[in-house]
Amino acid sequence: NIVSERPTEEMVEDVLSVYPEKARKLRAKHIAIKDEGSTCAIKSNIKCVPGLMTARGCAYAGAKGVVWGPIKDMIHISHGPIGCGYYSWGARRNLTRGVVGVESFSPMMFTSDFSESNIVYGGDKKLEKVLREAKELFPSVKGFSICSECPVGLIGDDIESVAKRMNKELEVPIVPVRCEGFRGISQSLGHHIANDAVRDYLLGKKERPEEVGPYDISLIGDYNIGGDVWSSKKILEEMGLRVRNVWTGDGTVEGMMAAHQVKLNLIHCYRSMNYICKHMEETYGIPWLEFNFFGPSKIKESIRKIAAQFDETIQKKGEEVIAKYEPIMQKVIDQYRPRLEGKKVMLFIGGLRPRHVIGAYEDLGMEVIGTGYEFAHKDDYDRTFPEMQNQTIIYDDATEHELDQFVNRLRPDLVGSGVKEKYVFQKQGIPFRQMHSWDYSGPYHGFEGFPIFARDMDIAISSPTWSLTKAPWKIDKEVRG
Ligand code: CFN
Repeated sequence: NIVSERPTEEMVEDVLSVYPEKARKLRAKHIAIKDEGSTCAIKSNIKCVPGLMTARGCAYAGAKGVVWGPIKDMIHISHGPIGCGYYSWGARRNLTRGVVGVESFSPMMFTSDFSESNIVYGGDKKLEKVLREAKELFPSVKGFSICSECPVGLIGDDIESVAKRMNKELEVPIVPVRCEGFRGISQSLGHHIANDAVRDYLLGKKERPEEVGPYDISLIGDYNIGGDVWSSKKILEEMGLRVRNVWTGDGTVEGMMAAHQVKLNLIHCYRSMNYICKHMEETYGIPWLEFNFFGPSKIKESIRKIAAQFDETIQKKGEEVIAKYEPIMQKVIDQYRPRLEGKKVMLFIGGLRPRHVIGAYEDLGMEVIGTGYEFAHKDDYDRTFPEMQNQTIIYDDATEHELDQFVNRLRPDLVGSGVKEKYVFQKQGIPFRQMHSWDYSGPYHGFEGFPIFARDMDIAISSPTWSLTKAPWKIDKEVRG
């Protein structure tokens, strides 16, 4: 087995050599070593190889879990058998403010709980009943989404006509979202389907009475994981901008409906929300701008980039914000950098963070030697290669075997990935942080997030636990009893 300090082509070949020839050839195209003169060609956004274990989710996950779920004053019905709703309940940590069951329904789970008879005779009647019942129990609800699970599409239920009928009866927006899990090849299509449903059923349906102010913006593609939105919003507001809507973390129906009344769309998660930004540019002439609020270097760069879109008032305030937080951030760096300097990191996350968090690690003197996405597209990889140093590895839709092998051969000081990966690596004695849920911590965005991020990475790496644990399969049978 090739173990090396730095990723090499030989190491990759060796890892893939266990596959049958056809699978080996297919997978080789999804893995690239970035080096002097290498091209950034990497295959992405295509279906997984059958038989190999993927970490990807489905269209329902992308639509209900990611985009719609965080809109707090709506009830999102997981329409179909109970499992999808149950297992997606609460795991993403998209926080909301407001009284649960009155102003916020995000922490709750609603499902039509399909049974065999619904599959045989159809579930439209049951869906009507669920909507009626939910409105009666929670009269302050501002709208519903109906997020289809696989069987709904397979049996051909007409959720669109149920939505139309019930919209008249209940007098709140009811949005059918055709996000059956089998559509597409990952949660990425779910994002797109969800964006389209927002476009067709909410966006532009309401006008705010007051004029659109010169500093009115939307914060797009921030889902308030561990409170990220609140931390990001603070920076934008201190810059003098007026954040009218957030898509969709801690978001509201009204905000989504009047979201066309802004001067600029600021987008954090490009992968999940680029569709609606492009639509709003074409339809309403609203420009959009990508930014990155992970770590002081990227925040500073982003503040200047955002401020450049506005007048001198905002530019001046932007510089004041940078000056105000610079010493505070420097203190965090002074505290943690000596402990983390030179530490190597490997990442494997969804569609944005594998590139967006690199700067934050670098601010702490750490180096990302490998990164990869579950479901990124070509435009994401185009944005990723320039962020990575030479002699690093980039993997698309890495299989369980590949990630395990890459990590074990390169032996980074920290792995950042999801809950499915967490215990595999921790049991091997490798420090780990969950980079989807922030491992029950957060926020990581903004100036408020960076000290927490730095502390969490230090906690993981500097814990004495790792040298004390032994993998279960290495413990003598007798000792185990
Ligand atoms: S919060 Fe976002 S930042 S929305 Fe997306 S692409 Fe997922 S749920 Mo997990 S952490 Fe991850 Fe991104 Fe955008 Fe989260 S990297 S996989 S679908 N994602």
